Amino acid sequence: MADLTGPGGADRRADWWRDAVVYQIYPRSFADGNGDGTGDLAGIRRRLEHLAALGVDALWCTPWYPSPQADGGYDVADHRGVDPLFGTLAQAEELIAEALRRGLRTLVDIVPNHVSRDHPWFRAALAAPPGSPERALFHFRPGRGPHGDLPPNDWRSEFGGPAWTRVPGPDGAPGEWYLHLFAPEQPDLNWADPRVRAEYEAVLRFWFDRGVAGVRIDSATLLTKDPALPDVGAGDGPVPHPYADRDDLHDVYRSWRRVADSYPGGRVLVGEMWLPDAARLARYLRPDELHTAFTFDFLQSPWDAERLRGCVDATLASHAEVGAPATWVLSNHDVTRTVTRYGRADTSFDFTADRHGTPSDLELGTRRARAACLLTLALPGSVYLYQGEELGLPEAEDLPPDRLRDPMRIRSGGAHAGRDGCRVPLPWSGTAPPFGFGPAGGDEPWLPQPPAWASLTVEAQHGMPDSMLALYRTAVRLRRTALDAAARKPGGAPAFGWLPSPDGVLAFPWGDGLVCVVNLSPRPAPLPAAHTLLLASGPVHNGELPPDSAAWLRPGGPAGSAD
Ligand code: TEU
Repeated sequence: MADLTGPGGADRRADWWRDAVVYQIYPRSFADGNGDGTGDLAGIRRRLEHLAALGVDALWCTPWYPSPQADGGYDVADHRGVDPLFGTLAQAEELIAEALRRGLRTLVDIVPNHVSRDHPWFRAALAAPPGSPERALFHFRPGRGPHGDLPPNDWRSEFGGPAWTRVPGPDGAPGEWYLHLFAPEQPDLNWADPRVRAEYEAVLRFWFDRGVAGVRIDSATLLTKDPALPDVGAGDGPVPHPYADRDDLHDVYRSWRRVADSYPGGRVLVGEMWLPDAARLARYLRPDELHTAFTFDFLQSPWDAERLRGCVDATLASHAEVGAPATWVLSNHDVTRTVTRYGRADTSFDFTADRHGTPSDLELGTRRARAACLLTLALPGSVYLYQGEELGLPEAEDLPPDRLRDPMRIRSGGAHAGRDGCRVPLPWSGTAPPFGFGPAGGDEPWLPQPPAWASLTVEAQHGMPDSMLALYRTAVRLRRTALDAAARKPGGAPAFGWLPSPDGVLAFPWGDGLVCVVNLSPRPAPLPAAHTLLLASGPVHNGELPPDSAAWLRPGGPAGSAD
């Protein structure tokens, strides 16, 4: 087992996760080691230097398991392996160990709500008759209507269409239906069955045994279902909801926490939980449940001081009740890239409102994304960065339709643009696609990269002090230094609280006595006097912070002195 606590290993603190910066890797699009146009583990390993130079504490890889790839690997056929597309299990073990030698912990993605249609359990269920123990691992039901040709209830798939698909019975005639809250290739597991619980605890152990420092739990609020499978009806559905955020789910995570706590070095459970109610979310973060959960309200909030202030307040208050740190995130592989979102007239994110193709002022969006970087990295708690965010990549909105893969798009019949635009392979070097994504002479990347990304490659931004990459590298390092210095002080970091500021301006103390100021107003904001400017997202003149900018200051010395 990899040693997470010994000499030469990563940071020794068992509570490292409380203020970690975690970098999200979407393996298919990070770096291609073998030249087949798809990113892989060899590519990640080769590019670990990028993460070390960024100064992050850990990396999280989205699913690398064997999978038919109907949903970018979130259709898992075997949770204990690696898809040949990405490499081998031995390579995963080597990657985890190599990352650790560089001080980086690794998190893997666990997908408990559903498996692939190719999972041996589901294949066995299809081959077995209705009422069999094999089918009891899933949700099989007869259809409604005289011929059973209507779905068992009104649940809708997250990707559009009914959440049910009918399969042939043993005689070949149409038989039972099975539940899939996502694509038909992703049948939902029945979490009321003890075999499912035992299997996932074994999967957790499998990866913890390989030195993994934590797991990101996919679709973490959806696992348990009302056994009666009642209709959801109109609106938000009945309370309690038949499948979202049900009370019996807490017991599942309590048993996962016992597994995590049985390992040394602080193994962490991170929930992907889209819950609008901060108090409901915090219930999952009680001391014997998950360690952290993403604050998606932050990622969905428009670029608006009062909305962001409200989000921070609600998050910190609800988390304080259970003693859990907040988890801030601006983007991931499911949502519009920040630079594009912040450049639009409506800067919020909403799955149900597809804003793909609406005009975006990318210069404005980039300015705001830079400011948001300093805001996010100064807030108390941990931060997740999504690959390419540190390069300021925009959403790729003009991908050729025949190259798109996302089931969200395909199943909506094109009504929803889908999520491919934030999953385009990273640009590393050179002046034209494939921008060093794979070895010279390799296959074209699985999605084409916009030629305009020539100025956004890692190589082009390296050593450019005004680049997005330079801002992220400096900010992540300064943050680490500031938090470590705060931890050494007798009282620790100052309590969070807003400092007096003009309308549209957010200001708060953080770290070892630093101050973060973010100007979301349309006017320049005067920086507090008698401060030294440590870092700013844009030019500061005469002690004034321009609109859509942020700054980190240290008390003492005149503001703007590092101008
Ligand atoms: O996403 C789960 C999820 O609930 C949302 O992204 C969802 O699509 C949204 O709320 C729509 O209403 C996770 C993964 O991050 C995503 O990539 C997968 O497609 C999905 O689970 C299925 O595994």
